[in-house]
Amino acid sequence: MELTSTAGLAELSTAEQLPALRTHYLQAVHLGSGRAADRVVEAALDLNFTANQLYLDIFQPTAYEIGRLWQRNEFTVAQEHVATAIIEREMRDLHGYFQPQSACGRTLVLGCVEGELHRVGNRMVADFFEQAGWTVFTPDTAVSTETFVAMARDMNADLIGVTAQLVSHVPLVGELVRALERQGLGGIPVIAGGRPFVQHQELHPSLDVKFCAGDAAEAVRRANALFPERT
Ligand code: B12
Repeated sequence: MELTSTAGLAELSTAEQLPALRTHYLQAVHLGSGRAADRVVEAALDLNFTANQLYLDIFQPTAYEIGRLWQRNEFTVAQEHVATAIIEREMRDLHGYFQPQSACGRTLVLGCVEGELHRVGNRMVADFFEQAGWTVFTPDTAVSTETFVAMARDMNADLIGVTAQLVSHVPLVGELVRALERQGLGGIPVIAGGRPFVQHQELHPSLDVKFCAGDAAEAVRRANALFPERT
């Protein structure tokens, strides 16, 4: 499979570039070729797409497409595992692009609920908050309610972020909110992400979760709006 050259992409209109990049990226990860996927990332950067756009306009829709194709048996479990590993490795490679300009003096404690293995979106949220100047503490994985509470207390969290992608994991978000209240930390707002929250907008208020967001950029915008500027 031939990958469109950067020169070829440059000849497309801006509106055509993104779908072309996405198509080539999906093909690359479907083949399990990290090198081909890297060439798409390099081409996008050459075309002045930002790392933020790579995350939200290429990696995230590609992951969703993989989920759709996986359900239709057009992506095997093994192909999905390799594709996700490529996305995660490229996110580590792009981490330098998420350097903050300046610190905003706020701290986010972030993680996935216990048993939750979907961590790619959680990591994206971490990178976007860091770029916006937040101090982010995250184990990059699932944590027990007890550990979440300890992290919130020990790291002086201004905000707590939690991912639950499976419907069966949603009650754990409510459990976290109640555990924080029991420990006198109920004043710290909790925000959540994951498919169930996006699909059922009535869910987060019922759990005393401040807001949910469908992507990392929206999460940062809404979090910044919760806090008045510190001077
Ligand atoms: C990759 C993947 C996996 C990988 C995850 C590996 C990893 N390292 O993360 C593995 C193989 C482990 C996996 C396992 C399973 N998976 Co899976 N998986 C996916 C897939 C294809 C992509 C997920 C992804 O990477 N998305 C990309 C990221 C960037 O998007 P995101 O997670 O939505 O994150 C964004 C927003 O949600 C938001 N956000 C996320 N977190 C937070 C937190 C806060 C605080 C805020 C504000 C916002 C926010 O911002 C993020 C960035 O912009 C999805 C398909 C899909 N449509 O999501 C299925 C999917 C999520 N999986 C699904 C299922 C069913 C499973 C399994 C049960 C399968 C099985 N039978 O074993 C297991 C459960 C594992 C577990 N215990 O958690 C279903 C879930 C259905 C549901 N909601 O109930 C999906 C939707 C697939 C499908 N179409 O059916 N999976």
